[in-house]
Amino acid sequence: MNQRKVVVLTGAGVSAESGLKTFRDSNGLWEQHRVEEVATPEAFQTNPELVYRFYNARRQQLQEPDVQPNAAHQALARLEQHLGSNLTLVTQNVDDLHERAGSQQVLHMHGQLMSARCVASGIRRPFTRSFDATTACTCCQPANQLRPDIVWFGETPMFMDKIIVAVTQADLFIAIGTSGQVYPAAGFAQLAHESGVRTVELNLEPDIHHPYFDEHRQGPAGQVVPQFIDELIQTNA
Ligand code: BV8
Repeated sequence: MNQRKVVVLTGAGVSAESGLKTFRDSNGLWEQHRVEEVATPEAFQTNPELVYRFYNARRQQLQEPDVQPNAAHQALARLEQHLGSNLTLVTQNVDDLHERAGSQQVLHMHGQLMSARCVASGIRRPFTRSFDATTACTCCQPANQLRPDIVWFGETPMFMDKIIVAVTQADLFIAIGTSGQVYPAAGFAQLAHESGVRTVELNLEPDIHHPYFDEHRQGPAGQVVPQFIDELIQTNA
């Protein structure tokens, strides 16, 4: 029996129960700056210390012992075990909780906290410590600076071609813990719907403002996601 092709898009809500703030929790503020003002190339040019500090703080928080994957991350890793390459897991999150739960194929369309990128070569490498303008890359002679390996507002998200193909060819699109405020990720549900793909939204809040979802399940991801995934696996996805 051929398995269904499933695309999952996760947002900050899937990591909320792991202790990582969502963007809406702090109503989009960090150190009294709007995230949209800190997470931009312009901010990195004009106030690099602030931007390095923003990402260093989040990278350190991610490595605190009480920040662990939750049942939602674990259920998605089970789904990958079941579906293999028939699952495309896209995340807007820059944390590594999907990987730490066991997911092996994760498309981080907005980059990753736990790596750094050379500003000159674009080469990225794993990075767990804090870094700043004085931290030298190891790929250039003379060395250049490192930047957070993050897609900022105004920058092009990653894996877009692969994501668009997966969304338009899926049988099922599931959006988990995302407010649908940031594009192009926010447009994936409409693209799926218009491609005849069944769309489901799993979110703490009721049907917020998403006309393109066929089904909504309300509740914390740590409860709603395992329930939904186990049903999906039982019906042989
Ligand atoms: C692009 C990395 C072109 C950073 C992020 C004007 C000027 C300039 C740009 C624009 C503009 N107008 C529009 C744009 C485009 C812009 C945009 O959308 N801006 C918004 C503010 C209007 N987008 C871009 O610039 C993107 N690039 O457009 O390039 C392009 C386009 C197409 C193709 C090629 C090129 C780049 C956007 C990427 C920005 N980087 N992240 C960092 O992390 O520091 S975005 C960042 O914010 C996150 O990654 C995430 O994507 C977003 C926050 O969204 P969510 O994840 O949904 O989180 P949020 O807090 O909003 O919601 C949480 C949800 O969880 C809620 O629904 C809540 O109910 C729920 N929840 C809470 N707890 C739980 C829960 N659910 C379940 N269980 C729980 N326990």
